[in-house]
Amino acid sequence: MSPSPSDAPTPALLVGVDFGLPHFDLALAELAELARTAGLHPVARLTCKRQAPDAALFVGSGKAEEIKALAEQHGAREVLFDQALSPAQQRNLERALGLPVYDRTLVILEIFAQRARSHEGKLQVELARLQYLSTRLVRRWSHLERQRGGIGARGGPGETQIELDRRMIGEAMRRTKDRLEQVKRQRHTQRRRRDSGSHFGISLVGYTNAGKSTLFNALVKARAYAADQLFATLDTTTRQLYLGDAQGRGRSVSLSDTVGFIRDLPHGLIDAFQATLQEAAQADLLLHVVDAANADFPEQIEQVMRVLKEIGADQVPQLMVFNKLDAIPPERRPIQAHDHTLVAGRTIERVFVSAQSGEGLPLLRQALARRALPASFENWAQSEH
Ligand SMILES: Nc1nc2c(ncn2[C@@H]2O[C@H](COP(=O)(O)OP(=O)(O)OP(=O)(O)O)[C@@H](O)[C@H]2O)c(=O)[nH]1
Ligand SMILES: [Mg+2]
Repeated sequence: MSPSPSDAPTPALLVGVDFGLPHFDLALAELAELARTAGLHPVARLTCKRQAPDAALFVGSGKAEEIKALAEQHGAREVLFDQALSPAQQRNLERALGLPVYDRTLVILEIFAQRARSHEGKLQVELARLQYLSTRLVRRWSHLERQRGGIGARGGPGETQIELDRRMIGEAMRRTKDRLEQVKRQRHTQRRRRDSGSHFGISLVGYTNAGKSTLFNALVKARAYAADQLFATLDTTTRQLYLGDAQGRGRSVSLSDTVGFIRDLPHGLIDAFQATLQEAAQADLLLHVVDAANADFPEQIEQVMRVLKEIGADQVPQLMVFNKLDAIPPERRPIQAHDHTLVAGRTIERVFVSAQSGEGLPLLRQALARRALPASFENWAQSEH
């Protein structure tokens, strides 16, 4: 995957294999969105059903033929799978199809690599890429392996090269981890300094493209990058947000916008982005932003809850923001703009807003103020209703 923004997007064929797992995306809509974000142009889609992945090819050999023919027919230059492929499957598929083959993990990694801006973000992506690469090394040296004269032969240039490469990657990973550790320590010191007051931190979390940055901008009148693409934001931005009443009572809290979550977020990325993601675990309140106009929002909520658990942020109090109210069809619009909803056995306060039009934002500010201001301000917040 190598298109630069000036290149025409590379035509790609999308493939999804249904193993009967819940949430199989028959339309491959999210994969298409990921592909477009990474600079590919989806020209055709193919889905099929299987009981279990084929160890060698992931799909059956007949299906592989079909994929090859379809790719030729549509002029696809890359094939993109919605599921994670093992290094061997990827290699075998590339041989069988005569085209580069990528999986979901690699597309997400690619997008993260294109987006990383800060020093820390770049280090994190680099670490995730090295981790991914370290499992796929063999493939780059397969021509040397072949020279060596068949399976079972020991030694030879191939093996030496692989070992050398492994060691280099191992060293690069250690160096990157050390540098990240350093950045993390600095950040920790900064946070401690911030924390010395009676600081209240709010973190925006949510599925990618839910509208977190748009809401962030609307609340703090900042200009964080918001765009109709996945993972528009990778770096954490923090601004002060004043929550107060007309009499001048109130307080400043900090609001952080950060990376969005997605189904099957590659594990290497979760590891590498621990520091960024853990910002959420340190918050006093999570603003969980949901794209209420997206029909898949229940699954997206579930995925966000899962990642929050994984990073140890599942016990942090949440306020749910059902965003894109303006885009919800009239028959599905909520009766109440402020209520409570049951998610994973927890009752969570919920506010409906449109970060774009501003509808519902005063209500959200009140709800935030109630959470952030000392109890003595409760009466004020309620009387505003
Ligand atoms: N109709 C409508 N669109 C919105 C609203 N809020 C955000 N959007 C659009 O949704 C898209 C994604 O918005 P972002 O704010 O970038 O979303 P994000 O959650 O920060 O996304 P990532 O940073 O990629 O995780 C953009 O095209 C926004 O214009 C809204 O209230 N209504
Ligand atoms: Mg964003």
